[in-house]
Amino acid sequence: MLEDTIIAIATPPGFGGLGIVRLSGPKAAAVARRIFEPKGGTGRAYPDRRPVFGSVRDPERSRALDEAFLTYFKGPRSYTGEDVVEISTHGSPAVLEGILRLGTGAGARLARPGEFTLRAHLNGRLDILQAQAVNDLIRSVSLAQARVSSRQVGGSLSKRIYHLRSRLIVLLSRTEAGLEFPEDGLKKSPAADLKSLDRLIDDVGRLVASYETGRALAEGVTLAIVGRTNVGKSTLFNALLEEDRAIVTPFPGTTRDFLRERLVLDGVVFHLVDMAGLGRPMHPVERRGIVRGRKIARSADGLLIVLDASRREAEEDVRIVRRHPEKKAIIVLNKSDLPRKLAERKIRELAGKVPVVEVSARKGKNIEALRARIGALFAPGAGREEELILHARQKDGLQAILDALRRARVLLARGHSDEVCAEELRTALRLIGELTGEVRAEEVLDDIFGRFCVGK
Ligand SMILES: Nc1nc2c(ncn2[C@@H]2O[C@H](COP(=O)(O)OP(=O)(O)O)[C@@H](O)[C@H]2O)c(=O)[nH]1
Ligand SMILES: [Mg+2]
Repeated sequence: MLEDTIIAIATPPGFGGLGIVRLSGPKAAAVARRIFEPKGGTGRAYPDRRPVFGSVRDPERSRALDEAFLTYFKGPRSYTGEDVVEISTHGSPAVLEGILRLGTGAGARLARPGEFTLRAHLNGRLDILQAQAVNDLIRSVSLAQARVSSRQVGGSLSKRIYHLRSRLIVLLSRTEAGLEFPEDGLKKSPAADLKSLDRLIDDVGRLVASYETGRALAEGVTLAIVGRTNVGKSTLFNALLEEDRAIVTPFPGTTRDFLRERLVLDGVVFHLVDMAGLGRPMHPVERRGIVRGRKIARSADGLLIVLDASRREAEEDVRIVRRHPEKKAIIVLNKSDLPRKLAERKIRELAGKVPVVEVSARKGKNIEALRARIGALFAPGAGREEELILHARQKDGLQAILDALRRARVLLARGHSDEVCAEELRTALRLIGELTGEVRAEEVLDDIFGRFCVGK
């Protein structure tokens, strides 16, 4: 499979200032030579990593398509580890398609999605974690995620995992030594082993836990604004967005459908949803809105529960506070510019651990503090330079490793034989191999690279 030479347009479809066609494989330079003519004659070998000016030509008709810069990256010091050629022209789809046709005519084959990066992986340039991070970087929704992914392309996550692995290997070899020479002086001290196992468990546990923030970074967080009608949900929605997006009136039941807008806090994308008040509807359209709103609230990652502090709490308020005990939420006491009527203590008691923030959405009072609370609750550590797990597959893999380590710890603490303990450690080691791609699983490769664009 790696014997053939692949070709693809590397820039996005459509018209652009520049467009790039990329070739990779043993015949990359040979194909390029047939379709590209350097200014001032052919013949010389391409210099490594230095652009050469010339034109793309149809070898049959010796007609120039466009002027171009060609850059040759000699393998293995290239993205894929093979000989790579990049041809940079004007970003015209017609020209780029024309170059593709010439390239395939000259012996290259059209690349599949992600095939360049797949080759980089198969040639040992990138492990699976790094390859995945390449796609994450390309598709990153915020600068914060791009930074995390860029570090992971550079191998930050891989290094963490390799470090875990080498510590695991030391532990395993000590356990296995106990197996082979039980009567020897090599008999290790279980206390020391327990301690290093605990540290491993801690480290893997931290990575697993980071997925919460990682997922928030990669996918965004859907936050539903819930509360009775007229408590100021739409006003709060507008205040958080800093624009008059939702219609606000003194009349209950103004918002009947839901509105969804993007809000970026600390580089994390939040999808803020404003909706009809969850109360007794006055109009059939409002009733439909409430049904929809309930659905959105159920599927949201988190809730902003808005209460009107200038009124006595109604039963509906209490019900709303109680409704989603499993969800992360912030209780917003709105209209704090007006005299207080709400029994705040009662609400705080009901709230338990759910944070309560007082604001005035209309006056913009304390909105900054609310933003900070939202960021801290739903994407903790997003701004810090910490390693984050961005994918469910990686998180599940790490969780399985964590489970195996914990089983090993139980066995060790109970004084079980080295044999059963070593078995769990070996399981953890194999799972690490699957995570980094050393243990190759075709369906994992298909799944990861199938999500890439063509040309990467
Ligand atoms: N005094 C005061 N009035 C507010 C505040 N927030 C909203 N309101 C008013 O309460 C009414 C209902 O607001 P709205 O945002 O439409 O409530 P919703 O039905 O929950 O979306 C409007 O007249 C708002 O101007 C606030 O913080 N202070
Ligand atoms: Mg509203």
